[in-house]
Amino acid sequence: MNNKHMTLGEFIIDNQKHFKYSSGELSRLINSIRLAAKVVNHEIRKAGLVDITGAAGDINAQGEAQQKLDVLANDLFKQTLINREIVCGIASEEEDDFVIVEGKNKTNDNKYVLLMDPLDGSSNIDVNVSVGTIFSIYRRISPEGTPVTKEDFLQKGSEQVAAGYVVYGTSTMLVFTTGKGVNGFTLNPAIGTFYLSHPNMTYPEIGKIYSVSEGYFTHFQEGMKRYLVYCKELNKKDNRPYTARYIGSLVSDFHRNMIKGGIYIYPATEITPNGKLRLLYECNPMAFICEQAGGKATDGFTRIMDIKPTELHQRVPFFCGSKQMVEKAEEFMSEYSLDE
Ligand code: P6P
Repeated sequence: MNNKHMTLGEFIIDNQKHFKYSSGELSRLINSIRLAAKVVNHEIRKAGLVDITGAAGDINAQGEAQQKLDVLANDLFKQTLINREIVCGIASEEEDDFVIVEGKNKTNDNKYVLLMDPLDGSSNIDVNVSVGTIFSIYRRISPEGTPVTKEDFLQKGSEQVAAGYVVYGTSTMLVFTTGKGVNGFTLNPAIGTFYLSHPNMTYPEIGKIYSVSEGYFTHFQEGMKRYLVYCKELNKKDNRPYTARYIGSLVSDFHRNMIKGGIYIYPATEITPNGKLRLLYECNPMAFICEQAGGKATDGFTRIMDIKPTELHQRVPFFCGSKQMVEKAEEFMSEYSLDE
């Protein structure tokens, strides 16, 4: 089939044989994410109208209690997955603990667990800036047929079988990997179909964009400060500094940098010694996608997907993007870390 017109559904069918442990469950799981993404997209696109008719917490025009969009997104993704009995457990930024998903007859025969940030950057909604959903999928390691345990969720990122994000931007895209490269699908809202618009996405080897919340500069480690000064110097090749681009929405900054070439860094600071981003449902899935697109993802020193998680919501410093740019940042981090 000519890739140009392939729908997400056709892509999944065509590639199911490549999915690790392909038994159709992973295909059904990705199809469910597709459905939930379309519903969340619909809610986000009308959020501005809700603001006019009533702020969060009020009763909206339909007489429903107005929910914060990230809570709504969480419930939508969770319910879609639970109703289809595809996963045996779910962890989410919006849930204090992991959720055990039992089948109708109280069994746990499904083999996958899903971790998600249902609406990352949701504070941007009120100012009409793009946001995203991030998801990560593992095969359970506890015995099938028993309730999932915390260990099923605390696997290294290198054990992921799939990861992806939905970016609700000027268009809505679903970008994911199952370990065989990264593919991007754009939603045609008129007919509710995702089309393969960005086959085999790969980072340019080097770029000129850096995405850092520089307001914390005085709280950064010395290596991070030196790297930022380096970004502002005129580099020899084109006699200009790097370009600073920071949206405040990880998925959007990541997506732009993957297409144009660039680096996103949320480093440790004196205030947040482990950075801000969550290892399990933000950094690991984005790291999987990053590496599958030929990029590099570390905490400034160690490969993100080699870190053994200890807590569901643990934070980790995050450097990800074009390989050469991440390696240059790591040089500065290593060179100056000894002085601290
Ligand atoms: P700051 C959004 O809250 C988020 O998790 C990422 O999407 C974003 O890159 C970062 O935090 C923004 O954090 O501290 O710059 O506002």
